[in-house]
Formats: sequence, C-alpha cells, structure tokens
Amino acid sequence: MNEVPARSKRRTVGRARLLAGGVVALVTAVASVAMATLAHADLSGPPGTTLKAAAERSGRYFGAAMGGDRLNDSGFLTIANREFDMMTAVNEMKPDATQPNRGQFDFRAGDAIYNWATQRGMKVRGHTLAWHAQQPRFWGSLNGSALRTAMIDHINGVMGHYRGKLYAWDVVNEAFAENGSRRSSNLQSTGNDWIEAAFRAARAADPGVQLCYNDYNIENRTYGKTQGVYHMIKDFKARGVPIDCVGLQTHFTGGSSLPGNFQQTLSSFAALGVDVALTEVDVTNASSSQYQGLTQACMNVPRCVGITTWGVRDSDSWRGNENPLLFDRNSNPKAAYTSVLNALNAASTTVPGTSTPSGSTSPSTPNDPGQPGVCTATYRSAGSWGGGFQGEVTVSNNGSTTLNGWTVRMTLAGGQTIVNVWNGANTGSTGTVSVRNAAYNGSLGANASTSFGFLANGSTSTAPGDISCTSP
Ligand code: 9MR
Repeated sequence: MNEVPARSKRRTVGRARLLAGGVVALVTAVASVAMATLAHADLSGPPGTTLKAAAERSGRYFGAAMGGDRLNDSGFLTIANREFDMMTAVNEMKPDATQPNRGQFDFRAGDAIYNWATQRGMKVRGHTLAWHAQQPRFWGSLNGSALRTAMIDHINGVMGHYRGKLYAWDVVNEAFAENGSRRSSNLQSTGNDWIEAAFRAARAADPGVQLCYNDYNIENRTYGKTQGVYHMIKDFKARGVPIDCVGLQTHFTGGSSLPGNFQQTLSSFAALGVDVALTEVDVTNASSSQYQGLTQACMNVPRCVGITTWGVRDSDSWRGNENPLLFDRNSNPKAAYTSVLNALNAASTTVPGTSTPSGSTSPSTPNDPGQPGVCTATYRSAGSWGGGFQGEVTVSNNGSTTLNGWTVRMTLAGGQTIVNVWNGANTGSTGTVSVRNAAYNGSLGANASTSFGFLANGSTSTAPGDISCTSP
C-alpha cells in the first residue's frame, strides 16, 4: 500500500425494483432494511456502560474490525462480544479473498466472521468490493472493458452471496489522490465512470444494503482529497447515481491528527444526502482528547450513524507500535475508552428514523371528493435536530381498485427546504412541493400503502401542511 508515506508526509489534514402485487411488500422491505438496522434511540435512558450500549442510546452503532485469526483469540472475542454491535472483516471480504480465481468465489473466511458476529446480534459492514489494492491476481492481466466486466462480475458475485445480510458495503475504497483528483489505478484506467458503474451494479445486486464510498485523509473539509470526494458525491446525487453513505476512515496516526473542522466535514457530507460513518478509527497513542473530539463530532451530526475502530486492542492494530486503539495488550480499557464512552453518552442528536415518532401527524383529505376514498397521504416527523428534520409520508390506496401512480402535494413552512427525497421524486423544494411515485412504488393495490421520506433544512417547529394526494 502506498498510503503510508502519503499520510505521514502531509500536515495535519484529514436503490430498479419489481411488479404490481410484490411492489408494496418490496418497497416496505427496502425501507425497513435501512431503518431497522440501527438501534432504537432513547436519549432519556440510563448512560450506557459499554461502547455499544452508549452508542445505541442515540440510534448509533459502535463497531470494530476483526481478522479471521481473532476467531481463536478468546481475549479479543470477550471484548468484542461485550462492547461492539458492528463488525468489519479486516481482509476477509476483500476482492483477493473472495474471488481468488476467475469465477471461483470463496466466502469461507468472510462467512466465519459474518456468522460469529450475527450470531451475537451484531451487524456487519462489508469491506470492500472495488479497490486498487488486494485485487484478485487475475485482474492484473486485464484492462479496459475486460477489467470493467470483471469488476462488475465480482460485485455481482460477492453481493449476491451476502444479499440482504449486511448493513453496508464499502463499494469503492480509496479511489482519490491526495490532491483531489482520481488516484491512478488499473480500475481508473477503465474510464472515469468506473466508480458510478460499481455503485449502479451494487444497487441492482443488493437493493437493501447501504452503499458507501470509503477513504482516508478526507477528515479535513478544506483538504484537496476531501473536496474531490465531496464533489463526486454531490455529482452522483445530482445525476441519480445510487450512493447512501461515505466512510471516513479516520486514521489519525502516522503524523496526522484530528482537524478542528472535523464536525463541519461530517455535516457537509451529510448535507449532500448521505449518511456518514467513521469506519477505521485509530489515533496515535490513543490520545484521549482526539478520541473524545472525533466521537463528539459524530454525535453532533444526526446522519453520523456510527464509529468503527480498526481492531480492538493495540495488539490487533496494523500499526501496533503506535498503540492507537481503545484497549491495551492486556485487554484493559485505556483512558481514551472512557473519553469515548462519555462522549457517546452525551449525544444530543439521534440518527434520523431511529427515534420514537415525534411531531404532529396530519392526515390529508382524500384528493377527489367526487370519488370516495382514492389516495390519502399522512405525514409524520421521523426525527429532528437543530436546523433540520426528516419527514415520512405514507401514501394509502383506500379504494377497491389498483392505483397506477400517485402524486403528493404539501406545503412547507417558510425557510424550510427539502434537500433529499427517497422512494419518490420531487418537483420543487420550497413552498408547495409535489412528490410523485418512484418507478417502483407507483402501483398500489386496493387498501395498500407505501411511503416516501425526505430530509429538510429549516425550522422544525411547523410540520408541512395542506397535504393531499392525487392519482391519475
Ligand atoms: O488492516 C489491513 C491489513 O491487515 C492489510 O495488510 C492491509 C492491506 O492493504 O489492509 C489493512 O486494512 C486497510 C483497509 O482495508 C483500508 N484502509 C486502510 C487499512 C489499513 O491499512
């Protein structure tokens, strides 16, 4: 890997889906995957005494990376089982591990970690599908369209195996150079659209998993690489390329440290309409203040969904001589552990969609008074934070025949602006906006319902009003 010199040199820097009767069930399933995978938030509960319990208070997770060899390490397993509710395989789900030879997939090592974690109620992040490093040997003799096809085949093979089982996938890893341009690699040489091709294939291969872009040195908002990744995600969102999350590896080690603008970096990514996660955290000598600061920054950003450390004890770290993790070699929690635990317990924002429904519920009147019970739309608040909120609108067919398409109109309060809509397509983002069905949820059988969600900036004191639903 050539990232080590790059990191140490720099200054402190940083869902097409299916048909009629199955549609409602499928859409509901897709929506519930994203929602149900995170803990139910309850900030009024007692402080958590483990990392996972403290994180779950705000609907977040606390994860660790584990290698397959740790499955025989009782010291590791005891802490992992007690403290963490998300696991990432260090190497076992990477391309060289999962497809050693063309068309020959090997999921034994990945499945061993997956099974251990999920049997203990943990969730699993998949890492990773397309990367310049740790590639199958046969990719080395391919280029151009042949390599592109091999990458797509790999995504289909691996995501097919884990379909419906994982919380998220790091679809593409480390594709940017330090200056914000694309990193040169054999994958980049197949054409600049290789990343979006990977994400489109990934969405089709497993429509219910969160699709993430993951990188290091993107923790400082003003840094070139951070800007490069930011603009790619903004462009993907504008063009409808599927992407749900960005993973900031957060290796504050090898000479780097927590930037003062870390929280702004997280919130600027989140404002693009993606979740953010800290995916590979380690900090030189486990500085308590840096661990406290990075955790608090995540807790302050509603869409920062969780934190993962790259290992559990210093003896698990890829940079063990820097002692960068939360537990020492004797499995004792370090001072940084307490800092992180306290910062998790002090969270004041919850992850959208994980709170007990709050805010007003305002059912609409049927759209067409001349025809009894056609479609109705009901709004509920799915969470709010300083300066923004998440709304969910349930669209129901109260009639006895199938509706083919629907449009919801609602009026936002002054200053409220929709920044992202899912399971629907909006026209307008302020004042009276309309949201029509997506390609996959327009057909609503008798008495069936579906829903769409949106994120909005602005005052949270007034719920959208004048909600109505029409159907052709
Ligand atoms: O921790 C992983 C180490 O065991 C491997 O030798 C290395 C090979 O590239 O990858 C390490 O994990 C990396 C992760 O996949 C991506 N971000 C940087 C991590 C640390 O190097």
